[in-house]
Amino acid sequence: MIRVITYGTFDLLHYGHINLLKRAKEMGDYLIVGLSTDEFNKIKGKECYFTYEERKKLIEAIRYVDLVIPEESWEQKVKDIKELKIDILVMGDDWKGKFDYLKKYCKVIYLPRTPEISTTQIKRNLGLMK
Ligand code: C2G
Repeated sequence: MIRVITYGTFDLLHYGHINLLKRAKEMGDYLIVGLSTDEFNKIKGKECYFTYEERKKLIEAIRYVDLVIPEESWEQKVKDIKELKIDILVMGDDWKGKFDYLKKYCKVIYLPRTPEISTTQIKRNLGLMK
């Protein structure tokens, strides 16, 4: 049983997120998503449209996702990988290199982002952002 984990805010869920989650699941048998809490998003400097509970409901509804856990800090990944017996960490390649320190605990794979779509782009197009 290959256990995969990925982390993110996943606000205004879109097909770029789905592409990432689909490919992450294809890497193994069980996919865990560390979903950034509202408090952690503040630390990340991200304004969310949906609350953690609302985003959690959306992510849990995705067929590729087996478990959603809260992501409350940058530092929790090592503990998560150990406690959840993670084999692979998957992130979009906007994070390329940033999680290489975790290579001593599990495989770390960066996947190409889906071009042209982002939560920021959606907000801009809807006039919700400058
Ligand atoms: N993503 C993607 N293609 C897009 C947009 C996002 O592949 N067009 C990927 C990102 O690379 C990331 C995941 O979808 O792997 C979630 O994106 P965000 O919600 O923006 O996540 P982020 O704020 O980068 O949080 O500790 C890690 C952080 O919590 C990652």
